[in-house]
Amino acid sequence: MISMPLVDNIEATLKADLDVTKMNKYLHEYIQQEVSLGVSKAMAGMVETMVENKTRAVQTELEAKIGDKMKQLNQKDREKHAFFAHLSSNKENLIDGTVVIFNRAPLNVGGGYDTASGKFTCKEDGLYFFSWTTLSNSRKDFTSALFVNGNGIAENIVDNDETIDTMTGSSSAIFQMRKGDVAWIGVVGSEGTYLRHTWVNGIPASVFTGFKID
Ligand SMILES: [Ca+2]
Repeated sequence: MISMPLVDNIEATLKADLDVTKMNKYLHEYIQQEVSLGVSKAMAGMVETMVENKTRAVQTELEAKIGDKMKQLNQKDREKHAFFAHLSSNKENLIDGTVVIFNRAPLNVGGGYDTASGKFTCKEDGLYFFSWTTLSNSRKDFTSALFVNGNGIAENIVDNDETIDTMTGSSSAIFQMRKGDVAWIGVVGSEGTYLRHTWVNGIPASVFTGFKID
């Protein structure tokens, strides 16, 4: 039972019966509605913030990844390995196992080839292609092989001792190299008799070349 005094001039008292049970129920529903509205507003704000943060994180990560990839690509460009070497003079009677020193290298990208030792040192793991050509002399032989760390990989036999002509022989190989592996051309057998550096005009005829495929 609730009594409410009205304005003075009416001089009356309004009496009303209110079902408090019902009012409690409506009040309860109203509060629930307000609370859920407030919660959903707050949740929406939170979700928005979360999405924003995540987006920013993904963007930062993506930018870092792209940056790394660009660096790798630039690095790959810098890390090319290729050489082309030849002789500056003829060589005679080289014994078995002698390293053939191609002492001129007009091309030595990556600096793996050493004109003093005649050896190529691998600076980066990968597949490498090697090729070499030797020019012997009239009635002379020149027999050689590609060695990697002392193991014979491929031979190149110019057996010309019974003809008066001058001849070249070539051989090539692909080898899986690891950083620090060393490749060179060495004399095999007892027929490293004669190696010409040119046939005419000083154009290199005996050459050693190699490059990284991948
Ligand atoms: Ca022969």
